[in-house]
Amino acid sequence: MQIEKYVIDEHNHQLAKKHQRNFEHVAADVNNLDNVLTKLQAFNIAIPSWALGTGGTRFGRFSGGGEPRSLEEKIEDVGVIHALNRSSNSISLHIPWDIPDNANSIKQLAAHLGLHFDAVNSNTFQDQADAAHSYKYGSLHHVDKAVRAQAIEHNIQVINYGKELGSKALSVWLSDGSNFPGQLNFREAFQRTQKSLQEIYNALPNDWKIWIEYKPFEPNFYSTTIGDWGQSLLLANKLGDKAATLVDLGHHLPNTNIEQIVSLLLMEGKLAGFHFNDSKYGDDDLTVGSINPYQLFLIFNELVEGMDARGMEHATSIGWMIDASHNVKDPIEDLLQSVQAIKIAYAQALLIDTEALKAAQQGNDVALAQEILQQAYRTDVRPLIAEASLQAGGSLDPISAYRKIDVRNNLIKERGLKTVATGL
Ligand code: PSV
Ligand code: MN
Ligand code: MN
Repeated sequence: MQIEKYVIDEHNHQLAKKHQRNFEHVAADVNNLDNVLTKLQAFNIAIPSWALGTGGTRFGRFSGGGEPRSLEEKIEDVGVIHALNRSSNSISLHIPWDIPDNANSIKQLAAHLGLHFDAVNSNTFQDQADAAHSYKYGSLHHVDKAVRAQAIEHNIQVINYGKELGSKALSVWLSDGSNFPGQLNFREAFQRTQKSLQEIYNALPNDWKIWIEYKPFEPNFYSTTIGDWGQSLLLANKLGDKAATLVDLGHHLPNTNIEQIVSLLLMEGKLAGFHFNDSKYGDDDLTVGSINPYQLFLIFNELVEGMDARGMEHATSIGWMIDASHNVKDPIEDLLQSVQAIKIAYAQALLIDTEALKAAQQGNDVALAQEILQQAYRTDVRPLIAEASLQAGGSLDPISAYRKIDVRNNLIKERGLKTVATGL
């Protein structure tokens, strides 16, 4: 299924008057309007291949209809998202959930839809049917060299798939850890992980990066070998310039000050990028901005401030990706909502009066500093995002267009009502 531009234009036409009124209202107070619109148009967030089907939990999975049955259909779904919002021009593959054996035709299909391939993700947290060794007790940190070798080999294979697709980064998340005190020697587990990562690092092409994701718990509940940003940063520093720390918003214990972590990783030149999602308890993988949009805004405040201080291009200097999936929403609608939430936080951060904030900080005017941030946060920036999307050929209101065009029912007709997406 592909959405024709004229269909989006027709829908935009119906919303045009209201949009114009709302846009003029916000735009009147924005000093750097052109800059904000240009930055919003340049900004894209990658879609993970595993988010296009209904996620499910270990207690059950309730399939939606018309889910993609193959990698090609997942790419088509990302094409739908990108056609509507003009902000999702890449897809991130998890291997072996998706195996791009036919790289050329996959690449062609993606290019036809205006898409390219973001980071490739390896998977050594599940046993594969034909694998000689089990990851029951870990992968890159495993006590057995043969298991480590198998996991290293898998990562190198993922790099090779990525090379064929034009990816430029390998994203590594390890479930390695322990469930009980005494199970593991922490220092040795860390050192083995470092050695294994070094071998993978050595196989990276010159223009590639390795992104090291951390997570405090789950599936292990006593220790995780790369459990927090300190452990990830330690590894990234030991490995070298191509290695950096990936921040998945759901991978923090409750109330962690994620924005402060982001600020310092940026300062060190070691912020690889993001897996965006939201959570109330743990790694909930909920829709971005659905629980704590203020935190998301504060993260973008640090990003914009920190990137500007270092002269970094917002859109391209780090990796932007969603990592969310769950049981109860249409995955495409969910992803449209996530991208929208990220763009809202970004646009609000672009509106912060940075000079006034700096002055308030220097003068210890705490109340004014808070006012300045909240002034930006409380601005309804949705018309700015709609305008940026319109100018880029997208929809003024992607979700309502998606419903109006009746995409899901068309997908059900094409793919069937009972479909199970490959992946999670
Ligand atoms: C682990 O919880 C994680 O966040 C990693 O990024 C995985 O690759 C992804 O989820 C898979 O769902
Ligand atoms: Mn993640
Ligand atoms: Mn996660």
